[in-house]
Amino acid sequence: MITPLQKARYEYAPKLPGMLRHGIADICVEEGDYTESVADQEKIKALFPLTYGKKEITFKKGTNTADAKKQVVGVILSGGQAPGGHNVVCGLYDALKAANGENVLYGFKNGPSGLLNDDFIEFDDEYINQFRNTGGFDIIGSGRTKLETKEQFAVAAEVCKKHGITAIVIIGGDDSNTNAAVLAEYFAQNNSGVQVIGCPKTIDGDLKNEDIECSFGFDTATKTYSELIGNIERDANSAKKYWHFIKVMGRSASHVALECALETQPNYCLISEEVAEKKMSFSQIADSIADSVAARAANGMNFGVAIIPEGVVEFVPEFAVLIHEINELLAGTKAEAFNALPTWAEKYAFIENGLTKESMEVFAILPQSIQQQLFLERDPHGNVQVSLIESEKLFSAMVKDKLEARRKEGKYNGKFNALHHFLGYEGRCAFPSNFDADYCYSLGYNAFMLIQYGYTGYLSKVSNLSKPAEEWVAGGMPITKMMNMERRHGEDKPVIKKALVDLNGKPFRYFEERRAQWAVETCYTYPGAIQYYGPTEVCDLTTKTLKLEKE
Ligand code: FBP
Repeated sequence: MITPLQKARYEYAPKLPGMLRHGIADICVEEGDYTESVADQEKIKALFPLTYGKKEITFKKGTNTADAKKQVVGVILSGGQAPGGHNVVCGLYDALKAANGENVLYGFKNGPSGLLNDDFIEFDDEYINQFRNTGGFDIIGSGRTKLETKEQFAVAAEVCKKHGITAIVIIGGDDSNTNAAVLAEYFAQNNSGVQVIGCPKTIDGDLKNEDIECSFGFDTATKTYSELIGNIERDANSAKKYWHFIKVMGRSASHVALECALETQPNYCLISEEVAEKKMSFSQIADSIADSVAARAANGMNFGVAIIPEGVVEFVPEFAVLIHEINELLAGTKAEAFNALPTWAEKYAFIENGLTKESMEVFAILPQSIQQQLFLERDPHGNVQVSLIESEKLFSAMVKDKLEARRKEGKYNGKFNALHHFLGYEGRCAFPSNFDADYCYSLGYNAFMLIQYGYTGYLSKVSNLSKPAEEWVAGGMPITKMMNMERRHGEDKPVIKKALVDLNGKPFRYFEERRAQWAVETCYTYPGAIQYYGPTEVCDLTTKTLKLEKE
């Protein structure tokens, strides 16, 4: 069954940047300057001899001078779902077909493994039309297989040769696009004749830099979470009896948490990057939240909302040391000895014996459920699964302890009832906002233009995004420009630099200037649900982050 909104969204015509609206025959290329990687230029140049340092390019109105050869393109969705992925595929398909009805688009199934397994579908109008302007990645599925070894590249080259594929489009985050650049270089060195183009995806918002203003999906996901957080705030302000601890997705960076805070003005929002910068301990974090709870209680408000970014615990320096020690403590066969101990008390004694005094102090202040999680739920390599830690519960339990201590000292006399939420999967497959629908369609359309003009190792780039779509600028940027060398798994690797929240950037500074007031007063704002139809100022809003960054 197709819902009325779904049906209506099929009919929505995504807005292209003005320069791509003239028809394929009237789009030409303007080449800009040669580029350099953001750091480690010599090393990256040596690793990408054929694709390094190419020119930035922009499309504009003018006679299309590209070779009109038949194109057979394969597209891959890589990593976590992000709203708008379907529209990248639709934009790519429409541009391909508009250029030449004989052009073909294959979709490799379930992520990069589809390319290695030679598992794909061929798109046609009937199939593609069911996915226009809808959320999800179910058009072909996604996966987290990494395309990074020479052996995998050789298989990919074989599959491309077998089907006459001329280009691969990889829709993914920083890692997937890093791998796209390596694959492009491999294909170039082996004269395979296959181009590789990337598209910037991730709800986490951490694939951005001076060229890529935002990754797609961030807009819709944060609007979805902000709607829900606003609703919870209104409930809190109506019932006046709960403190809500809301964890929001974002594996590492806190862009999602910050954007939601800008949208909803909660009483508290942790920013992982600030925790790391100030080397905050668990105890200090819990104290700062408890300060807000106590100040509001003193004004008769025993309710509030705190936003916790998913990745925060890894940014707490003392916790990183603790995790390292636990991994060492249970390495190899020592895990068996630990698991054989029959009671938690005996296990606790084992832990006490094995950790340094400093780490034991950190361990001791964690709630027992979290302590047990650290030792019992471990990945196949025996490592602690940090992502499973319920940090919203961790912090609320620690705040409770802090408040009880203050009560004993006569410094707090309120009530503290905490409720917990985790907002993540709720937003990753939402119907894309008009912004994401337009942006993604443009990225896909633009990716085809890059292919047609023969570029490889480029990221599809659409910028000037805080302006109306008519004024967006379409073009491409060599992926190597975004790279630096980083230590990964004991080796120096060329990677796209991940964008963490900039503590000197305007979005964080805006938040920082206001948060003291939000912590004590009730300043909630209620963004409401994403609107798809109606006035532009309601339907085509970008994120506050983008607006502040571009002001
Ligand atoms: P990508 O970086 O692949 O876009 O995924 C981001 C993300 O949604 C994170 O916010 C979250 O931590 C993670 O994926 C969850 O992964 P999974 O879907 O494997 O549970």
